[in-house]
Amino acid sequence: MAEYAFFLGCLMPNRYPGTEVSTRKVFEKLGVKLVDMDGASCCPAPGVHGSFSLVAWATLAARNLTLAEELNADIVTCCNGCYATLLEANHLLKENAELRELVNGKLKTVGREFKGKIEVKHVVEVLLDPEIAGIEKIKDSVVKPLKGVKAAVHYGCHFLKPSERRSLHESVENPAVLDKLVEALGPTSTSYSTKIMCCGAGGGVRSGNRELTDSMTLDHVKAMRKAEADLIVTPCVFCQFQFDAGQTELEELREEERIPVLHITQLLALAQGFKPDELGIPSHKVPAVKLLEKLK
Ligand code: 9S8
Ligand code: 9S8
Ligand code: COM
Repeated sequence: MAEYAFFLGCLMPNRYPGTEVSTRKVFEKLGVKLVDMDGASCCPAPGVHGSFSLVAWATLAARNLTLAEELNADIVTCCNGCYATLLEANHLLKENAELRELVNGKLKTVGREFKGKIEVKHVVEVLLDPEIAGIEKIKDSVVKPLKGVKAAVHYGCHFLKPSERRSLHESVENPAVLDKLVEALGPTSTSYSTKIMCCGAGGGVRSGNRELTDSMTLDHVKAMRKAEADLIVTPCVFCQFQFDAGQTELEELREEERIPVLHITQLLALAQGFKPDELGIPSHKVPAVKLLEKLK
C-alpha cells in the first residue's frame, strides 16, 4: 500500500479542518495510507519567509523534511504554498552542497540532519499518479457524480510555477489538468478571464496590502460570476481561505453574490458519497446551501 507523510501546514488544521478530513477519507477510499508528521511546524510559507532569509527558510523547511525522512515516506500536502516551500527547499538542499552544509550545521544543534531521501508531492499529483490512484480509479470511486453545476477552477500560483520543477508539467498560461479532474467528478469547468491570476493573498500581500488583495479577489469573483460559476474549486488551502473568508470581507459584494468554495479533496469526497457535514462544508464562511441543493 502506498504511504505518504501528511504535511498539514498551518491553515488547514486551524481554519479548514474539513479539507484535512476530506483528504483522509478520499485517500482511505483509494487505498493510500497517510502517516502523521508529529512535531511538524509551519513549512515556512514561501512568499513571506522565503523573501526575507533564504537560510532561515531552508533550515525550517529542512527540519520538516527530516521528519518525513525518519518516516521513510514522501510528503503529500494540500496547500500550494507548503508544496512550493518543501519542494523547492528539498531540491536546493539536494543540489547545493554549500547550502546543505550550512543548514545541516544548524540542524545539528537540534540533533537532526537533512539526508535528501524523500520527494515532495502535491495532493493532486498523488491523486493523478496512475501507480497510486489515477483518473480511472478516481472515476470508479465516484458514486454520486456532481452534475448540473459550473465550477470556476482556480489553480493558484505555486501549483504551476516554476513549471520545470513540477511533475505535472502544466502549461502556466493554459493549464488543464485540474479542469479534467473536476470534470471527471461531474461539474463543468467554466472558463473565466482571471483564471491564472493570483487569488490576491499569496506572497504576504494579504498581510501587507489588504486593498490590493481585496481588489484582486473582487476581480476574480466578477469574472467567475460572468462565467456563471456555481462554485470555486482550488487545490490550495491558502487560496481556499482567501476566496472563502476574503469574499465575506468585500463590501462591494452582496451576500447573495458570493460563490461557495471547495478544496479539490472536498469535491472528490462529495462525489465519493461523503456527506457535506462530514467534510466541514457547513463551517465555511460562504454557505454552500444553494450549491448542495442543486447537487441533490
Ligand atoms: S504552513 Fe505555515 S502559513 Fe502555511 S498553510 Fe500552506 S503555507 Fe506552509
Ligand atoms: S495562495 Fe494558494 S497558491 Fe497563491 S500565491 Fe498567488 S495564488 Fe492564492
Ligand atoms: C501562498 C503562500 S499559497 S505564500 O503567501 O506565497 O507564502
